[in-house]
Amino acid sequence: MPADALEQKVWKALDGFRIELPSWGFANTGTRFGKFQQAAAATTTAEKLSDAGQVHRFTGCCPTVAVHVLWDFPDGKFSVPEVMLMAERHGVKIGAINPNVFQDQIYKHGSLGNPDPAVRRAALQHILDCIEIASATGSRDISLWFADGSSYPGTANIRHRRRWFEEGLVEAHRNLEPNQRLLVEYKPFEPAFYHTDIADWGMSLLMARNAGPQAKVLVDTGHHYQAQNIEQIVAWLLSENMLGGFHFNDRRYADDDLTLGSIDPYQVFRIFHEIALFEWETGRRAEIAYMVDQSHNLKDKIEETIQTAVTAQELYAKAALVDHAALARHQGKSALVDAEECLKDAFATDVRPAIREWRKANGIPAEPLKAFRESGYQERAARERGAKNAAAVTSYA
Ligand code: PSV
Ligand code: MN
Repeated sequence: MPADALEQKVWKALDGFRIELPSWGFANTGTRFGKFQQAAAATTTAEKLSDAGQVHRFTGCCPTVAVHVLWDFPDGKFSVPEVMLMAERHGVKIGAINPNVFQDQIYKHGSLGNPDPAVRRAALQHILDCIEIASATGSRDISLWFADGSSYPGTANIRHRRRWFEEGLVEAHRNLEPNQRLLVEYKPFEPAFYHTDIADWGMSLLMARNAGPQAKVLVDTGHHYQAQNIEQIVAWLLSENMLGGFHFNDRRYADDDLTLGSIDPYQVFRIFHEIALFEWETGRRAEIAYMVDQSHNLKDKIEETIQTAVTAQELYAKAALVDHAALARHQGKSALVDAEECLKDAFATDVRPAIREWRKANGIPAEPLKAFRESGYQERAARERGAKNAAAVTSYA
């Protein structure tokens, strides 16, 4: 039983908050300049799912794992039951399915936006295969990110590529089951440095709307220009019923993929606040897939992921503390200081004691990071995987 009103609000928020982990966050990754091998990094899909299972075990809020199809399904569609079993064995489930239409050599000049119809067909076929995989795993969401674009002016017909994208996405949408969704992610640059085919939330919104009612926008917090007001984008997408999900990470410069809240926790709080306010005003829950998309190449991966999940819980809980009725009153009178203080009060509240109590009540260790460290899992993983990682062998089995 929550002890007081604050605890009650925090517990209620946490009861309804889940955040999905990326399988790729547990494997060795790097930058354009190199990759630092970690002895304990996951080298197989089974190990990634095992590591994700640890994060869920110690935080209680990460029951699903997003998978990247080429990286996680060794034999394509045929390995789906095997991968599902691995997930189950480690106490998690397969979440969003991420097609990979950026890695193969044929995608050098794009996927659904490629001028070559044969490449467009291959990309579409891969997305359709991923929809089938999602049906087999029972996943609701197929997360689409396209590396498509061009790096030099005049080298691509922007309008033709836009049309090819529309055609591909309409076809993908036609193949969805009624409970499935296409999430369309945007990114202003990288790997293309002149134009990206789906560069911002407006382009994603138009593409998703055109594709059909089960297509929504995916907001990756790292995929914005510096000064952009992300929570305003979130508020607009909520009003349009077009916000499908998030890829959370933090950044100082561009798509840095740093730990959530490590640079600007108030930004994440403001995003959660817009969602909480929307839900309070409308009396209905927004259908949002909260997901992590980070690159853990310096910190220990499981520890960084636990840190991420815990920070997400704290910021989500803080957002639940905003006094919405008071805020609405202050906004109505343009009482600027009072309105702003509603946010600042909530943000400044230490929610950690209430979260510790929530964990105890749910049979989760009060201090997830400490408990994980004491479990010895990291050392065991380093012993078992060290040789493989030293040899930089990555297999998909
Ligand atoms: C691209 O930068 C991205 O954000 C997409 O979501 C990919 O699926 C993910 O990173 C991993 O490459
Ligand atoms: Mn992303």
